[in-house]
Amino acid sequence: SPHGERQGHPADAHRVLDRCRALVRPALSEAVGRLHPWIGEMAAYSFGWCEVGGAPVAAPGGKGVRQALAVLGAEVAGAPARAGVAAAVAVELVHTFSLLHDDIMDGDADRRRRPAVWKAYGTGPAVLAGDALFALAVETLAAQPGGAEAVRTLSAALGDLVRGQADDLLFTERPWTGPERVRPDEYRAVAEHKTGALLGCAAALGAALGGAAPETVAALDRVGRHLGIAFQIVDDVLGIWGDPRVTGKPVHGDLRERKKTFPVLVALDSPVGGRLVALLEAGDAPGAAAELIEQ
Ligand code: GRG
Repeated sequence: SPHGERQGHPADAHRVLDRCRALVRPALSEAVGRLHPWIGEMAAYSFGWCEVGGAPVAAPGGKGVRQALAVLGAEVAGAPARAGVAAAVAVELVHTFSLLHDDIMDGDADRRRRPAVWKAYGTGPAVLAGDALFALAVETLAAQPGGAEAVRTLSAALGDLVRGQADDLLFTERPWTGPERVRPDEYRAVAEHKTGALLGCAAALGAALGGAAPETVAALDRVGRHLGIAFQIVDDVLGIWGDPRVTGKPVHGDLRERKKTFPVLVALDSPVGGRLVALLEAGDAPGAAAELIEQ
């Protein structure tokens, strides 16, 4: 790349993320600075920028994958990186909004290795902060040349996020076996909607604001959607076999919670499916993990 980043090298992925976060940070700070101070504090807490109760926050914020995709989208279009900054700000705000609400819906107490916003500030304030970030994202994009089309693209991605989240919630009520069971292709659709839509939207918006041709914008959207599916499958695999010291996930947490993860759904359609269901129902998470390895 023009920035000396080698393609496909893991160390350079970090360099790309660092470069993009540094480029986007002033615009994101400026946008957050326009919020009600209390709401802005919750946003800053979520981004890992602020001190909490006078103590520095040890944990970092998010990786900034979506903002990087927006900046890279602009560069793919042949525009300077700064052309993608408004898209990067908008998608990072929407991503944070979805995390705030998702943590409340799931009752997840931790996010980014510290208490989730609803745990630190309360549920009502966290809902309100999420709403404010959503509105700020729309306002940011609408102020751009071509903003109406950009807002339409963002809204379509948000529709997919809600669709994915709704189907995911309904998965928990579905049986393990029989015609009502969750099939792997339904899992992939949920992952595409819940995670891929915003990743695709990030790259597509960056490219569109950078003046890319419609085919390029559509291709980048597809890349992001595939990335979302891959991200969710890797997340599931790490949830079963990853090192908890690295992942921060509890050992066999997904199996104990009987989550409909990709490895489990694929194994259910195999000869070990019946035994796996019995182990999951009995709460034998290590046994279920061993059965999956067999498979
Ligand atoms: C957005 C309209 C609207 C409604 C919200 C709550 C909800 C509907 C959807 C939830 C979608 C969700 C939280 C999907 C999971 C996305 C995901 C993979 C999060 C983790 O992303 P990372 O690893 O996080 O990029 P960091 O912390 O690095 O930013």
